[in-house]
Amino acid sequence: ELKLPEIFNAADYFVDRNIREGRGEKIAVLCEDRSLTYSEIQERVNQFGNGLRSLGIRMEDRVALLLPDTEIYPQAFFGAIKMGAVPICLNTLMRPKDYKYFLNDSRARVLVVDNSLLNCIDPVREDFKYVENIIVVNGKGAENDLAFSEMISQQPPDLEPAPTSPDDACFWLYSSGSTGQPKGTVHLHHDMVYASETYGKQVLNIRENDICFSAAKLFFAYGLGNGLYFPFSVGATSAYLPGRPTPEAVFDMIQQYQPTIYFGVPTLYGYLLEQEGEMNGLRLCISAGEALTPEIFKRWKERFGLDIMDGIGSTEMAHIYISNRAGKARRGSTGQIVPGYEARIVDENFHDVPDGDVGTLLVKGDSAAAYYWNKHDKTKETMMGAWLNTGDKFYRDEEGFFYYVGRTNDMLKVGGIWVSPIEVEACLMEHPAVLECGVVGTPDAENLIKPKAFVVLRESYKPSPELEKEMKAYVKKALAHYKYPRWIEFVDELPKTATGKIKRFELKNGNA
Ligand code: 3SK
Repeated sequence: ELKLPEIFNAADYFVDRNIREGRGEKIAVLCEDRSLTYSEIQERVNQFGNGLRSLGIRMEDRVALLLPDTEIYPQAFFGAIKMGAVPICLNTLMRPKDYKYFLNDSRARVLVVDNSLLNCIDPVREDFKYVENIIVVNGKGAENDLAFSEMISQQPPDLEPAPTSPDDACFWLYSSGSTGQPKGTVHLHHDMVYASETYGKQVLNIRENDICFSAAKLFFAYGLGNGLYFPFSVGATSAYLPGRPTPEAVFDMIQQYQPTIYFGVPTLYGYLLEQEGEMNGLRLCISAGEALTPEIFKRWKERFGLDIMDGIGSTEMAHIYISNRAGKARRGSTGQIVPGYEARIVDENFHDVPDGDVGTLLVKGDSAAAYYWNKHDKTKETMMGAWLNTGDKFYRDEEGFFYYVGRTNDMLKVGGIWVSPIEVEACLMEHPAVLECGVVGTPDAENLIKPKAFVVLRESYKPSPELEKEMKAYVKKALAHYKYPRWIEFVDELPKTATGKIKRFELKNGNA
C-alpha cells in the first residue's frame, strides 16, 4: 500500500525530489542536440507554474497541452501540476473539430500549443468557449497569443508546490472507445507514483542509469509513463523524438542516444523488422498498445537476440497492469499480473470463470482513474468500485499467464463458437506474404457472421486469386477450420488509431 503524506504534489515528487536527493546535475532529457539537467527542468517548471499564476490560473483549472515530444513537455506538464492546475495531454494527430471538442468539453482555460500544430487550432480557435490564453511554443501565433519562451523568461525560478493532496485531480487524458465521444479520464496525484512503484520499479526495474526511449508519444498514457514519469521517478534520462517514429527515425535514436530501454508498439516492431538497422545496447524492449503476435516476438529474438516484453495497460489504469517479466517472457502471452494489481476474469454475470475459460478482464490497482469527466453513466459502466472493467477478453492458465483474445465486442461467434480475430491475424502473419492484417466479422449470404481478413502484402508479393486461396488453406490447416477467413481483401494499408491500433470498426464498415 502506498503511504503518501496528506499534502502531496506529484511535481514535487517527480522533479524536486531528484534535486533534494542529489541528482540535480543528472541529464533528465535529451532532445535533438539539446540536453537538460533535473535542475534546469526544475527551474523551467517553476517559471511556467509562476507564468500560469500570473495569468490568473488557480488550483484545479485545466491547462490543455498540444505538444510534440520535446523538453518543453515536462516543463509544461509538471509546471501546471506544481501550481495545482491540471494538465490535459492532447493527442497531436487529431483534426480541428476534435480540438474544439476537447477544449470545450474540458473547459480548459489555457492551451499550450506548439507552433507546428497551430494549423489544427486556427480553424476552430473562435469556437473555444473557455480558453482565455493560448501560449505558443517555438513561435508567436495570433496577435493575442503569448510566446512560451518569453512568458517563462520573465518569471522567478522558485515556486512552492501547491498544497494538493494525493487524491486531488492531477492530469487528464482523453480515452476513446469504439463508440461515443472521447472521455476525459481524470487521474489523481498518487496515480503516477503508484504506477512507478509497481510496473516501473518492480517490472522494468528502472534505475538512475537507464536511458529510456519511447516511440509511443507522451500524449498517450503508455508514452507518458515510458518517457516521463518512470525515468523521472528514479532520476534516469529520457530521449525524445519530436517527429514521427518511422523505422529510420527509431534506428537513428538508438544509434544517437544508446537507450537501455526501448518502448514500442507491435506495428512498429513489425516495421522495424522490415528494415536494416541495429538495436544495440538495450537491456529491455517493451511492447503494449495492441497484442504482440508470436511471430513478431520470434523474429525479433532471432534478429536482435532480445525478448520483447509484452504487456497490457490502459488509459484508465494509467499504465501496464499485466506484463511479461525480463528473461521470462512467454511468447504469445501478455504475461502475469504486475505486483500491486489484481485481476479477475468473469462471465456476463460477473462470476469468476475457471482458469482456461475466456471471460472479461477486471483489474484493481491504485493507479486507476477516479472518473470520466461529465460522463457519469460511462464512469459507472467502467469503474465498478475498486474494480475496473477493461472490456478485454482474456483467459488465464494455471501458472497465472494471461492470454489476450480480443476486445469484448471484437470477438466473433462463428457457428456458435467464439473466434478471436487476434488468433486468426497471428496465424496469417506467419504466412510469408503478409506484412500486416486485420480480421473482422462480416455477414455471409445467410447473414451469419464469418471472419474476413484485410491483408497488406509484403513488397515482393502481388494480389491474386491463387494467393487468396493459398492463404485460406494456410489458416484452415493451422487453426480449427471454422476460423479461416471466408474472404480476403488485399489493401495498401490498414486504418489505425493515433496509437497504432487497428480500427476494426472501420474495417467492419468497409473503410479499409
Ligand atoms: O494499450 C496499452 O496496452 C496501454 C499500456 C499502457 C498505458 C496505456 C495503454 C493504453
